[in-house]
Amino acid sequence: MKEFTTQYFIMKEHDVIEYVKTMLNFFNRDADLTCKEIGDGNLNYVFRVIDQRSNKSLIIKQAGEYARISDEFKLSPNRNRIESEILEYQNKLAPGFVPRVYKYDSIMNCFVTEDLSNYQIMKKALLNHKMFPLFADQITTFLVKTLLLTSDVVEPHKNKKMMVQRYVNPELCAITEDLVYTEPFYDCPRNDVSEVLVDFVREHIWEDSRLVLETAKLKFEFMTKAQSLIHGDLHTGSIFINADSIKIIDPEFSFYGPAGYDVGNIIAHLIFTYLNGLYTIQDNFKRKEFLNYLWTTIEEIIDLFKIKFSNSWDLRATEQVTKYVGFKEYYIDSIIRDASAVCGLELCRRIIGIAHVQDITSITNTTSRTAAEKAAIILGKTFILDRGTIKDGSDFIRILKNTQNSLLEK
Ligand code: SR1
Ligand code: MG
Repeated sequence: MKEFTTQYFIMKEHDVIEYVKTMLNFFNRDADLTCKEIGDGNLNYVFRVIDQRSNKSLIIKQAGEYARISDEFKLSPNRNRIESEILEYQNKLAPGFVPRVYKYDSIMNCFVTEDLSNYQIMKKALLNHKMFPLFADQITTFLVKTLLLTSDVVEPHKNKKMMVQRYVNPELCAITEDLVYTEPFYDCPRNDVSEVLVDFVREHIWEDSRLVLETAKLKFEFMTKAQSLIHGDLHTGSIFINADSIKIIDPEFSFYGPAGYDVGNIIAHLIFTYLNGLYTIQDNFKRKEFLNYLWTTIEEIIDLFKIKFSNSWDLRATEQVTKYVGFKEYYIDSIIRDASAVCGLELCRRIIGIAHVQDITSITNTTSRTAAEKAAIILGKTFILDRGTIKDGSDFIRILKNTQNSLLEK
């Protein structure tokens, strides 16, 4: 019999069944429990436990001392204290948009949530070319509620500073500082660039002093701009979706940072899906339909975000100076500019750095994959360098279309 109340250890599937039986009061006494480790992320272990009799199920997420992707990342396993607290907090800010948390265990460094078995991971669904017409509306509601309501625009400043302190997240921020803002932009040994791409990356990224200067400015903004309580890793793999609703998971990178980070991240991953569709869907009609859906979604995310943020600001702003003419527009413009930059950084880092995306790695034809990788890099660079000119959804689409046309002409 394992002891769960004194000594942390990384659980195997059979330990999790024992844990559920001894530490939780969730299943019936006669439950017939099965457990499967279903995590496919870079950091943690995720177990689904199902009672075969009642079909009730739950999820247990446990943090290890090292990231799954590489032992180079030693992390304190209590990081999922932040994650479980953030989920509970986000559920207050944006009710129904995150899974319910049943328990956090500070000894075993795990937490228990509702199972989302009637949802799919959005990245996987998109890679099967499923379309979700409500997504832009849903994600922008979540973004506005979490980003505006936690900012100094709404939150009394003393409370907000306490929140900044409470959710300081140095280890996970260090990963982002290294993997997103630093390593992809020089010839870092930890990068993982395919051989056919190295010369291209050297020419377009590492040797472009104008670009790397901008990444330095952006890195310092990320480290110092405590604007909103951000999710910090909001890609389509962190979203569960079905025809009616979304659930946002995995906020372990959460901290007070630039609000545009979450907006830009989600756009970047829709662009990765776009590149996957562009280079893999053979049927002309289906490809056009899918790419149009993604264009519309990207454009709507930016434009709906701006409208909802602005409307919510009018209703919820408490800080005196937010009422000055022009300040709201200045503030929203700066979020979109930051979103453009983060979109660009993410597009570059998922090609050059250690952590890749399935949208690109699953392209089996090597010529197509290289073409998609080059497109991501050129797009990424443009979104970073041109961020000052990007104001609304149509600007994102303009850059996407121009880059696509110029690359396809070659
Ligand atoms: C060491 S973790 C690598 C990446 O996986 C996470 O999902 C974050 O995106 C991080 O940058
Ligand atoms: Mg994650």
